[in-house]
Formats: sequence, structure tokens, C-alpha cells
Amino acid sequence: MPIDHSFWARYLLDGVDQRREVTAITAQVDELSIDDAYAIQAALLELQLGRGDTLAGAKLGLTSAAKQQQMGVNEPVYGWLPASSVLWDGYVDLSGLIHPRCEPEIVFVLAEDLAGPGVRAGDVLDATDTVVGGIEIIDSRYEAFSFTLPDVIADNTSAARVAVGAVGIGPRDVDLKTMGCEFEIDGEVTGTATGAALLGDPAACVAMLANHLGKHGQKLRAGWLVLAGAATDAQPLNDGTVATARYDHLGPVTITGKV
Ligand code: 0L1
Ligand code: MG
Repeated sequence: MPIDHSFWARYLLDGVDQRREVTAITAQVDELSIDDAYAIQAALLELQLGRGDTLAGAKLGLTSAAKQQQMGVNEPVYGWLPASSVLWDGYVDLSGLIHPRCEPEIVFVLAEDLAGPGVRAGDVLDATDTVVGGIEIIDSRYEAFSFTLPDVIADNTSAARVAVGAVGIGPRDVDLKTMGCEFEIDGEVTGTATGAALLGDPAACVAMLANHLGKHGQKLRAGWLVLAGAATDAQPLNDGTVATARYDHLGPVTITGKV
């Protein structure tokens, strides 16, 4: 039976609206292909935009070898950043989230459109205004944060919120591959990594996203934020949790969970 993309998009959005975990889609259908999963993701975005949201950017997930191994996959996943998900202060209101986790991100702020195919890391640097640090709050809508690859794609790659740092740097004023990041929860370091942990080069990750979108007649747009992916493990974000990502050259980004 064909997959009803609109039905499953509504199913996921109901989970968000009612702040409850839902059963994985793959536990309920015979087969969910990657193409069907992206079609559900697109239908979900359409529902959000239909409510008056706008697009602030796009994201990659599963760009570190560690995360790919955990999921048993060898390619990243791609999702969208609605404007309503972007936080402009350091507080994360947890009242609308299910079981949030947080992770450090390298964020590209685009000055120009980037349209695949054929986009390479150098093109990404050329099209980027600044690179800033960020912290993504992921909140899988699935029970126990447990899913298969198509499930997480349909669920917009667990995207929930993103906090973006205030200090940006020109993309060629720093070596993104060697730029270090330390992630701290309540003052304890939980992970350290360099940009190279993101499939060797964060800019190459963004190029992969542009090329992926190009296959679907879409592109990354000037002014958008693009998240290259997390280089360290995500950590639970609870009421009162203070998470800080400290990037070389970019200064710290801090969020606090608040009910
Ligand atoms: O942004 C991410 O890396 C999330 C990818 C999906 C897997 C997860 O929810 O951990
Ligand atoms: Mg992420």
C-alpha cells in the first residue's frame, strides 16, 4: 500500500502539539523508503508553513562517524529549520518539548544562494557570510528517542530548537577543520572535537546538503542558517540544565533549560 505522506506528517505534528511521544512509523507500515521519509518531512514542513511559520534555514544530522556508527548508516540526513525554532536568548522553554537533548553545532550564515549539483566545500566558503557557534536542541517525537533512519528523516531529523552564538567569523578567517569545540553540561565537559569530526570538513557537509537539495529542485538560500551537524554526543536538557559550547575563535554559546 502506498504511504500517505500527509497522514504521517499530521501524526508527527500531533505529537509535537500534544507534547507526547509517538510510536515509530516503521513499526506501523510494511516499508518506509528514504524517499517516502523525505516526502513525509516535506509534508510536515508544509503543515508548519501553513501555520504561518517561515524557513530560517536547513540542517544536517549524522555527520560524525560516531553518530553514523551508532545508527549503522554511512550517509548524513537533512532537515529544515523553521524560523520559530530559532532562539534569540539563552533560555530554552521546555514546556513545549518532549524529551529534549542538546548538542554543539557549527552554523553557516549564508550570504548567497547555494544550488547543487556540483557544489564543493570551496563554493560553500565563498557563499558564506560568517560562521557562528550554535547549540541545537533535538527532540525526537518517537518513544524513548528510538527510531530507524527513515523514521528520523520523516521527523525532520529530530530538529526542535537552535540557539545561535553572537560572535561570527569569516569562513576563511579560521580553519574550520581544526577549530576545536568543547561541550559542557553544568560545568562538566561531556565531549571535545574539532570540525574535522564532521566528515572531515564542515563546509563539505554543507556542500552535501546543497547537492541533496539540488536533486529535488531546491537550494540553500542567502540569509539562511545551515547547521553542519554535531561533533559530540547529545546530552539531556532538563529544567535548570546549563549547556555551553566553547568554540575556538567563536566564543561560548550557552543555553539554560527552563520550564
Ligand atoms: O541533528 C542531529 O544530528 C540529529 C540527527 C538525528 C538523530 C538524533 O536525533 O540523534
Ligand atoms: Mg544536530
